[in-house]
Amino acid sequence: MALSSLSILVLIATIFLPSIAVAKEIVVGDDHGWTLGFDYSSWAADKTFRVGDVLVFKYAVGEHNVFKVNGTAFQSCTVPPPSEALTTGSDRIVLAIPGRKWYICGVGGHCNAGQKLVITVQPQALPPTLPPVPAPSPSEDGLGFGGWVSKKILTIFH
Ligand SMILES: *[C@@H]1O[C@H](CO)[C@@H](O)[C@H](O)[C@H]1NC(C)=O
Ligand SMILES: [Cu+2]
Repeated sequence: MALSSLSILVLIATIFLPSIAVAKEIVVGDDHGWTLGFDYSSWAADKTFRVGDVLVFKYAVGEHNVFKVNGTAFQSCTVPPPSEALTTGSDRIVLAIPGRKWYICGVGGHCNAGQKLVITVQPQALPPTLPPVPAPSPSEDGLGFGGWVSKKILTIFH
């Protein structure tokens, strides 16, 4: 029974973690928005994207659009079928899964002209308000809580 209540706790934490942690809303290109003649790789270079953050692509409707693509299509600027386009002019994409994500504009030759964005989404940071995790007793492996935490972090980043 102890195991199943732990499972429920983990499930609840998984569902609510994105709203507990400080999720950011990130406007792609900041004030420039999603447009031509902007260097999105420089823009992304000094930013951290995390699971739970929201990307917002802002542009004048009809002038641009947004396609989520894979790395291959990103490199070659292969535009997916129009049905996959985001076209609202204020497209919100919740970053739900860690890893590399690729976005291109499918209008005209915009992608080839550089209207493309690649980011790497980091796993959710542990929020400081995380409910107490049943930590092993300090005597368990002689590491104490600090040691346990760094061991845990090592585990995460391996
Ligand atoms: C990448 O996307 C293209 C176009 O959507 C598709 O044809 C191709 O199979 C995909 N490649 C991989 C490796 O998933
Ligand atoms: Cu465009």
